[in-house]
Amino acid sequence: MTGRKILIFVVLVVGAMVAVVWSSGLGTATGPILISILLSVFFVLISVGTTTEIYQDFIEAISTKSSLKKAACRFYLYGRGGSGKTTLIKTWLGGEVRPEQSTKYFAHYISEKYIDLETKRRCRVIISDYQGQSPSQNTLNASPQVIGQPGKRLVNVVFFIVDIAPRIEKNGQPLNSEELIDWLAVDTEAKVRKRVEQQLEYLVPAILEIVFATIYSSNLLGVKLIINKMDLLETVVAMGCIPGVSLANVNDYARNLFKRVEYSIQDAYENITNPEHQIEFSVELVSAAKGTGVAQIFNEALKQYATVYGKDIKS
Ligand SMILES: Nc1nc2c(ncn2[C@@H]2O[C@H](COP(=O)(O)OP(=O)(O)O)[C@@H](O)[C@H]2O)c(=O)[nH]1
Ligand SMILES: [Mg+2]
Repeated sequence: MTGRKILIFVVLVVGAMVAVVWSSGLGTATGPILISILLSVFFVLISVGTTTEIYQDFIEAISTKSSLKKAACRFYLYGRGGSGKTTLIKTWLGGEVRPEQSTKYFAHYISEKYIDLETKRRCRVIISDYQGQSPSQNTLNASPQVIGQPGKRLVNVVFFIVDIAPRIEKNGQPLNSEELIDWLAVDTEAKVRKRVEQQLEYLVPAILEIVFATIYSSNLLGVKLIINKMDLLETVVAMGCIPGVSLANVNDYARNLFKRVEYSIQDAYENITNPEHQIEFSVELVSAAKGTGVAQIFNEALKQYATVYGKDIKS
């Protein structure tokens, strides 16, 4: 919005100056007429600009392009549709940060976050997201402005997001959490296992090899496997829906479900990384919808980024 107002102001001032200079060189009779015509044209342009999205889109396109060139901690998210990528991003950034669409399916968010509240140091962040189900939307067709050009990739952190319950729809609408719990409370173990199988299919070694071949560079600092929707799992476990699993061991249960993926991810980046390049790996349990654990995973990655690229960060 500010950019748009500045553009309108600059166009108006420059236009008026050009009109005055030009008309003063053309003699006294034509001068005032030309000024009136030119000012009328500018007023029309301004009215169009203020009542339509034309200038705004233009300004946003320019500012997004230049923002993407600046140093930032770049997060790359990979996960099956419905696993909670968008919810995770929105929970951390807050609802007011809107996504920018780079391609039909590939989007990114730009924001600025505190690295630590004590020093109030801030860091720019860019987070990628994609809307489809297809891994190629996030690899072959990922925007080079977001993830960096081939050979000069800029991704610092990769989040692989999995979940323990699918998105279920009734009459075209997703079930709310209560309805989802009612659905999950019956035959829970089989439903969880089915969802885990779907996640394992999406994160097979062959695909992981492509993911890392796409985004890997020496800029990569951290990789996290994020197990989402722990609120749902904890609720059904508290209801006694999974024999042998209680709130005391639900975290181990969740981690064990995804052990295979955990090892496949580690194998995939170890195969591409040279031995001196240390990448921090962790498995995290979160609830993107409730916000549990969300700030922690992003902040941890930001701190790591700040340690390496501290000189690029504002105070
Ligand atoms: N209960 C619960 N629902 C979640 C959680 N995260 C996401 N969802 C829901 O799962 C569905 C898919 O989430 P979304 O963020 O759109 O997934 P995406 O396709 O990976 O971007 C939505 O209906 C979310 O409200 C969570 O932590 N707990
Ligand atoms: Mg999404």
